[in-house]
Amino acid sequence: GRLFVNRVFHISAEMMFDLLFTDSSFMRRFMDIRKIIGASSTSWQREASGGMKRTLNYTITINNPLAGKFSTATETQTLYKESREGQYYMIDSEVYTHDVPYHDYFYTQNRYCIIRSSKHKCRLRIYTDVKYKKQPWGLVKSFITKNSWSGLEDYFRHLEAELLEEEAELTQGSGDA
Ligand code: YK8
Repeated sequence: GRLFVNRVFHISAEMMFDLLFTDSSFMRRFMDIRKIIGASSTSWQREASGGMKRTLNYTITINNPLAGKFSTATETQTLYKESREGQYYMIDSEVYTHDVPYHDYFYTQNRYCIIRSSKHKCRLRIYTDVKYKKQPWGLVKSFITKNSWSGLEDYFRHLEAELLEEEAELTQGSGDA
């Protein structure tokens, strides 16, 4: 896997969770800019295991010439029961892109860790892994992995940049920046 984001933000852990994992205006705006359309989400639901789950459906716009312009996607997010509100959140998200070439071979697993570092600060880490449901031919596998990394890197760089903008807006005039 790869670590795409690893940074301390001047945003509380709780606020970071709300920004990324609820129907926040931040996420709605980010999806707008990324041309992720028609997003719908279930609410967070308690699992028998003690964790929480929600499922999102949306259509992504792709700028890779080897794929079509759009793909529907399903994202299942699991908030681990070890998470502690305001302190520590661990979320695993599995993303299936249904309409890209070789879509029946792979999915993407993103792990988000939000760790409180002080009252108004948290560390955000995002790890990503491309997972295989069935083993493709070696060349195909490296082709899928390479194309996935480049799309994921672009997405998470952009997400990090937008979070830094949000941080700047939130800390402006708060006096404790
Ligand atoms: C989520 C992983 C792969 C996919 C894409 C596939 C190209 C396949 C090309 C052939 C386009 C928002 C990605 C990046 C689309 C975007 C997905 C996002 C960023 C020739 C092999 C969507 C996180 C996420 C997970 C997986 C990403 C796809 O929140 O390269």
